[in-house]
Amino acid sequence: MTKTATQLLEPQERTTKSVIDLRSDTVTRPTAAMRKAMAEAEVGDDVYGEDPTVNRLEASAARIFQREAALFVPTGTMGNQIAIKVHTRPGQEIICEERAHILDWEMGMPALFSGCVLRTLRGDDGILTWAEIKKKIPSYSYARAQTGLIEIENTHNMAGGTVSPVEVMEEVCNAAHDRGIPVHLDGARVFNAAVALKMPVADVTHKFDSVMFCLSKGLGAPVGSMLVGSRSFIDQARSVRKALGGGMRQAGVLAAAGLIALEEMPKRLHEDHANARLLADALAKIPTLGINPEKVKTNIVIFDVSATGMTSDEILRRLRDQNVIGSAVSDSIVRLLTHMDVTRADCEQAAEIIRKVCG
Ligand code: TLP
Repeated sequence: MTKTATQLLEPQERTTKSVIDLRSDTVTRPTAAMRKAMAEAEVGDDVYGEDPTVNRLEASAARIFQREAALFVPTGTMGNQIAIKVHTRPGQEIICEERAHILDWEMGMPALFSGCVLRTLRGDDGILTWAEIKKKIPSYSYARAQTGLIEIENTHNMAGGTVSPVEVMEEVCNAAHDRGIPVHLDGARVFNAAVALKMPVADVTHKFDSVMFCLSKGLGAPVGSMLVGSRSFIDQARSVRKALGGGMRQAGVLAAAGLIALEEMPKRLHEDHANARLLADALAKIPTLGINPEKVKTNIVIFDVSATGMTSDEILRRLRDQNVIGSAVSDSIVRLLTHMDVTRADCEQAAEIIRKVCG
C-alpha cells in the first residue's frame, strides 16, 4: 500500500476561504476566544513548573479524565512516543493494529527511540479484541521478544474514525493487566469517540494505563496534546519529554488556547459527526464509490475509489481544481475529515463536486 503525500495550499489560499479543506481536522484556526486567551495568558517557565496556565491545563485534563496527573506535550506523536518509552524496555514488542498511527505516521520512533518491535494485527474496522490480541502474545521463550505494551487507537484514524466499544477495550485492558502488560490509548480523537459513545471521556478511558489525546485536532487548539495517567507515569513522562526537547518555557500562551479546546469544544463535536454523515450519505449515492455510511460514526470519512478507474491522487488533483481538498490513505482510498472550520453547506458543496468528478 503506497501512501500519497497530502496536498499543500498555495500561499494565497491560506488566508482566504477559497478552498473547502477536508484534509484533516488539524487544519482548524484558533477561534477569536482562543486568540484572546492566548494574548492575555499568565505565563512562567514551565520547565521550572512555574507556568500557571500550563498548570491549570494539566489540572483540568487530570480532573476531566479522573486521573492523578497530566502533561502538556507539543504533539500527539510526542505524547505517544513518550508513553511507549515509559512503558517498555528495548527489545520488547508492542502489539498494535496494522494501520496504527504509531506504525505508519511516527517515523519509526518505537524502534528508533524505544528499541521496540511492532507486532501488528488487523482488526475489523480497526477494532482490536482480546481474542485476537492474545494470539499475538508469545509464551515465555529464550528466543522470542516479550510483549511490553498493547496500544489501542480510538477513534481509529485510517479505519475511518471508527469507535472501539467500551466493553471491548475493557476486556483488553483487564486481560492485559492480568498478564502484567500495560495498555496505552492513542486517543488523539478520543473526545470524538466519547461523543459517539455518549459517555464521559473518563468512563471511556479509565482502564488504560495512559492516554494521549490531542487538543489540536477536532478540539481546535493551534498546538498541543496531553498525556494523562498516574502521578508516577506522568513524572517519568515529564523527564522523557525533556529528553525529546519538549520542555517548553512560557507555554501558557499555547495552554490558554488548549484550555478552551478542552473545556468548551467537545460539546460541538456532534456537529462535525453530523456533517461527516451527511457527506457519507451523499457519497454512497455515487455508484463508483465504495462506502458504507452506517460506519461513519465520527468526523472521518474514507471511501474506495477503485471503481472510478482513477487513483486517489488523480481524484484528489481533480477535486483540487474545484477547490475541494482531501488526503489519501492509499492508492484507492480517499480520506475526508470534517471540523469546526467547515460548515454543513461546505460539505454539501464538496459532495456535489465529488459527484461531478467521480460519478
Ligand atoms: N494524525 C494526522 C496525520 O498524522 C495522519 C491526521 O491528519 O489525521 N494519533 C493519531 C490517531 C493521529 O491521527 C495523529 C495525527 C497523531 C496521533 C499525531 O498527532 P500530531 O500530528 O499532533 O503529532
